[in-house]
Formats: sequence, C-alpha cells, structure tokens
Amino acid sequence: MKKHLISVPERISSLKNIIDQKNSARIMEAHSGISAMIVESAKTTNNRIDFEFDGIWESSLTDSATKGMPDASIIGTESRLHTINEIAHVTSKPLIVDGDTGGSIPQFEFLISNLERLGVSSVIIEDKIFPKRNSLDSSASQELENPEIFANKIKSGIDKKSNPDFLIVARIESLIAGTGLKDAINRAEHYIDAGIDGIMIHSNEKKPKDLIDFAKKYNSICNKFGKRPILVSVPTTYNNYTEKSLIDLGFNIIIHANHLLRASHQAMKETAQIILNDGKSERVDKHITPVKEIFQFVGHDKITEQDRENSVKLRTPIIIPSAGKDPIFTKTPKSLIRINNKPIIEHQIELIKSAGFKNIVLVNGYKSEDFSILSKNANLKMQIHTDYKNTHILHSLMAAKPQMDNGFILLFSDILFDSKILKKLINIKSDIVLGIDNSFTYNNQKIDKKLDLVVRKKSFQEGFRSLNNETLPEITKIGKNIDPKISDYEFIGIAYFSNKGAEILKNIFLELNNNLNSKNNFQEAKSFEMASITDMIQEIIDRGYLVNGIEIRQGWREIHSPNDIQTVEKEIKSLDQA
Ligand code: SPV
Ligand code: MG
Repeated sequence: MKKHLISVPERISSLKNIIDQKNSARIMEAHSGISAMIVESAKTTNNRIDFEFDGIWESSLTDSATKGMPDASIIGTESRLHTINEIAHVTSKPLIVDGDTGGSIPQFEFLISNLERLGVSSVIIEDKIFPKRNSLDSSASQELENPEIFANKIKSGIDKKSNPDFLIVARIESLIAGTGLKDAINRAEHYIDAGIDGIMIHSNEKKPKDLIDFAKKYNSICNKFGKRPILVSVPTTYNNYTEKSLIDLGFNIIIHANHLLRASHQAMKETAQIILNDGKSERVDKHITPVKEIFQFVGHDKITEQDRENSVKLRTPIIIPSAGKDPIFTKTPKSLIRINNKPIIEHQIELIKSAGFKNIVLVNGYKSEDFSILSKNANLKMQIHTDYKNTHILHSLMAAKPQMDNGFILLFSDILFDSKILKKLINIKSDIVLGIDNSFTYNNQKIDKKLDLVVRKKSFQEGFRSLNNETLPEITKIGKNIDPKISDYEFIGIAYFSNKGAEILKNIFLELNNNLNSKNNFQEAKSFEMASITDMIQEIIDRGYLVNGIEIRQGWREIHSPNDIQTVEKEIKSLDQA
C-alpha cells in the first residue's frame, strides 16, 4: 500500500481545511497501524464520484479494548501516545484523538504538545471527572465536572496549542449523565465563551431527542458569541441516522467510533472457535485475508524486493568489453579516453558504485599495459583478451566467461549513463533484458554512425492499448543493417543477463565456436570471429529464446567521436553549475 508523505503542520491543518472546504468530515475509528491503514484505504464510488473517509478517530474505548482493558482511565497517556504514533506513522489523513477528560491542566498541556508533535488535527475532551467511565455504559455512574472548572481547562489548552489549526473540541456529557438539555446548553455557552474550536454533544440513546433538539438550537446558542464552533456527532447508538441527515441538522464531523475493533473482535472470536473445534485451520481460509495480501498491505513486498535487489547488486558483475582498437580513437583504448580529464572507465566506475554494484570486470587487450593506472581500484578486475586483433567485441565479452556464473550486466566501454538505469535493468524478471531508447525516432540531429537498431514484436492487441511501463517489449530484430523506418528503438549498450540468460549465451557461443560452418557470415558479421554482441543477441532470438527490452528515455550518452566528448563535457559542466 502506498504511504503518502505529509508534513506535520500540513497534517495538523488538514482537518480544518476539509471542514472549511466542504463543511463536513466523515471519520472512522482505528486502534492500530493496520486498522488505520484500512480506514485510509477504504474507497467507494457513488454516481461516478469516489468517496473516502476524511479522517481517523483514535478512540479510548477501542485503544483500551485492544490492550484488553476497560475504558475507564486505566490506559495512561504514554500508552495512548504510543498507539497514536503507530497510526500517525503509517497514515496521512487527519487524526482526531479521544482525549478522555484531558486530566489535570498540566496533563492536558502535555497531551496537546505531544499531539501537535505527532501531527494530530484535533483532540476531544469530555466534561467528566477523572477517572471517567465509558459513555455507552448506561449502568456506570457518570460524574460531570463543574463547567467553570472545565472551561478553565479549555482556556489553558487553547493557550498551549502552537498551531491555530489544531482544533480543541469540548465534549458535553449532560445527556449521558442525565442532567438534561438545559445543562447541555449551559455548558455549551461556557465552553464557547472560553474559546473552544468545536462542541461534541454525546448521547447513548437510540432515539436521541435531546441531542436533536440541541443541534437545532445550536446556531442560536452560538449567535450570542458571534462565532460557531464546529459541531460533532458520534452516532453509535442512533446509527439509523445517515451522515447526511446529521449534516443537515448542523453537525460538521460524524465519527463512527468503534466499528473496526468490534468487527475484528467478532472475526477473531469465530476464527479461534473454528480452529479449536476442527483441530486444523483449513475451514477459516475462506474467511481470512491471505498472508500474501497482508504482506502487500503492510509493504513487506517492498522489503523483499529491496533484499533481492541488494543481493543481485552484490553478486552481479558489470562486464565491460574494451579489448579492441577503436577505428576513430586509434591512439588509446576507448576506455581510457578522457572526459573532463578523467578516463571514461573512471566515470563508469563511479556511476556503477553509486548504483550500489560492487564487481566490475574490464576486458582489455589493445595497449593493455595502459590500464595499469587503474590498478588501485579494489572493485575492478582486469581480464585480458589476447586475441583482440583477430576477433571483435563478442569475443572480448566472452573472455570474461568465468565471471558470468551469477549472471552479469553488459556495459559498452563508451557509454555514460544515469546510474538508475542499472537498477531498472535488474528489477526486470526476465533472463535477457536490453536497455533500449526510442528517441532516435524523433531526434532530428544528424547521426554520424550506424546505430544498433531494435525492432519489437507487434501483437494483435497493441492496436487497443498503448505501451506503458508495465509492458516489456519483446525484441525480434537487432542490428546495424535494419531499416530505421521499421525500427522502434536503439540499443543503448547496456544489457542484463540473469544466470539463466548467461547460460544461454555461453552455450550458444561454445557451440558456434566449435562449429566450423559458423565461421562465415554470422548474422550481420563477415565471420563469427568478427561478430558483434548484437549479432549474438539476434542468434539467441532466432533460436527461440525470449529477449526483452526496457525503455530508457534519455539519461545516457555514447562517446563515438571527438565531437561527443565536447558535448558531454559541456553537459557535465552545466550540470555542475546547476
Ligand atoms: C470512544 O470511542 O472511546 C468514545 C466514544 O469516547 S464512546 O465510546 O461513545 O464514549
Ligand atoms: Mg472515549
């Protein structure tokens, strides 16, 4: 599940913003990280409009019950803050916290500063005496606080809050304690006068006549003070009232205060019972969430994905074939051409390291002694390809055959690239993946070389869907002699071979190497000895193996001519200045 990032001040203001915008908010209870994530991810559609809950209620009843305790001021502030923190960490919607009585003034002040620190949008405190009893228990004795004393607590809270958008709501318990509507109105006046941001009028009746009367009178109560604090309802017992009917009565916040805890209690009880009865758990499978879905929901998949990525990075070498003499840069091996006074290979090593890879194999041949300047590089292994004069790049690559057991990444010696490309390649679950770019199809720049062009498989469905990130193109043709008009991409000189992909490559290479008939006209090359890597990839495709491409849009440069050096140096300079 996606977790959105939101700053603490933004989150505090988010409830007020919602009410300012639409005058009402629908709030759902949560008592743990996972239940809060369920609230946050719940969605429905009505008349093509999407609906979600506007925020989360952190309830004293359900937080206490989750800890196996009654809701009677037993679970302390520290423990409640622990739950709130857990919820705040995995969600981003507004949080409203049930502050019980708020305790003494210093305790209330401590609570407020902690709630603001955690990004909570609102606290509701009830005008009962500590230790309070849950309001839905009509057998409990409900003792009310003196309204003046409670109003003083409100004033201290308001002085204490540092963010003006943090809403302090006073919860009137007159209809719970049986002191009636008149007492409720009197208390409302005290609390509004004290500067409260909202009033919650509570009732545990199924037909809450006094509560409805209070709501109807609320505007006229407020008129005297020239302001209308928001009005809050918790319709647990009068739940035949729709949110809309309560909003029509003037309520701004509707809180469904305990339903997820009650739902999970029922489901847990039934599940435990069935397993106890059956002596096995098979029968509950259809009633419970599959482990895989829980993994996905709490982000376990991301962790295993990360682990896989790290271990692939540790064991996958990057092989850079750089043995031949370049037809343009004839004086020095291509890898040692300097860009901003540093050999390309050193730029490549830096990029590879920054992507988290540890092993680099450089195959050299022509002027191999010149590579001694790199001997201090701990991550770099040199592989000599002695027969570089009579062979081409495929044979240089295959000189590193012993390093291919865990798969490898092929990197051409003349490519500078965005290090994210390497990460992208290894995250594809395919055995042979080529980095491919389609910018040549719309780049009008004059191209002074023959590109390694790529054609992808076109399928019947393609007319109906556009190609997006999730669809991996399957490569059917690759080479320099393909007509650009029918080509879809250019191969960027970076490819991934899994251990299975490397096995396919090694076997075909071995077979061709031992087969005298293959020596002539191998794919686009004059002979197998002079084969390029794209010739070999075409051979792999022709033999029926799957070769995929991953679209890379820009983020790489090939150093083909002295002109390219100037361009890249300019680009690096402008990046450094930016
Ligand atoms: C809670 O959810 O803890 C409340 C609402 O305070 S009630 O249970 O109705 O008192
Ligand atoms: Mg409560």
